[in-house]
Amino acid sequence: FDPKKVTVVFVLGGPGAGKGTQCERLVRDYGFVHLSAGDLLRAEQQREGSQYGAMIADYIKEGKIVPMEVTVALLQNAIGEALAKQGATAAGHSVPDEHKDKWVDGKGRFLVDGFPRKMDQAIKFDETVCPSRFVLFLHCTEAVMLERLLERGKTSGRADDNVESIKKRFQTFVDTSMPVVEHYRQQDRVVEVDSIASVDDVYAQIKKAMDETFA
Ligand code: UP5
Ligand code: MG
Repeated sequence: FDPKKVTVVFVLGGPGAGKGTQCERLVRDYGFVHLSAGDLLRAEQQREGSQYGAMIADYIKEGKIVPMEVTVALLQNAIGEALAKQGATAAGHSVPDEHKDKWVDGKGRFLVDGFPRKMDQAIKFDETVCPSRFVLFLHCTEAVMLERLLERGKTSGRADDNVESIKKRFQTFVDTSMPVVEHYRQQDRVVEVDSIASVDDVYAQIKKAMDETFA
């Protein structure tokens, strides 16, 4: 696909910071297509005949970053499919009138959630897919994220929503993913939002940043 046909916003933040939750709202209000790298990996893990299933399962349980070729290919395919299906409009989501002028620019709009979380992925995606418009970074404390993930773990069925895996995910986030945020911060492309507050309060901050950025 033509990189000029897409606008990509990366949504980053620690495990349980609320990336998926906030992306749902952005889809509703701004007509984005939401692509969670973790969801794509979990779907690939489940897919019959996938040669990567066992590897992905192991990486996710250990909180490690799956080799970037796999994840970049999944994202690239998903963007291509969405564009093919929807043409220039975003996944059939209607864009509210107040945002029409800002968002209807003939491009598919994508929230890439939980990616890139390692420097090699960031460089690869910027070079071979497209650079992001900006990076939305949800800042949260480990104590709050731990509580959220353990609560979600009661029903999520996710293999990594347990104390052992969560601790490993936190460590990977600090060691491997924060440098990516710092990299984009140096380029002045990060919009940081405090995500400790309630879902509505966090979203109010995000909306403000969205409207300012695209005003
Ligand atoms: N919740 C959310 N916001 C709240 C708020 N403001 N107040 C109170 N509660 C709030 O939210 C988590 C929980 O908190 C939910 O129950 C929610 O209701 C509540 P959610 O929106 O799901 O948070 P999110 O940040 O999306 O958390 P998630 O667990 O999905 O983050 P991770 O980054 O850990 O998971 P992801 O699916 O992105 O990745 C999983 C694994 O895949 C990685 O660890 C890695 O092994 C692998 N991976 C790669 O290898 N490469 C990649 O590029 C991406 C992933
Ligand atoms: Mg998520």
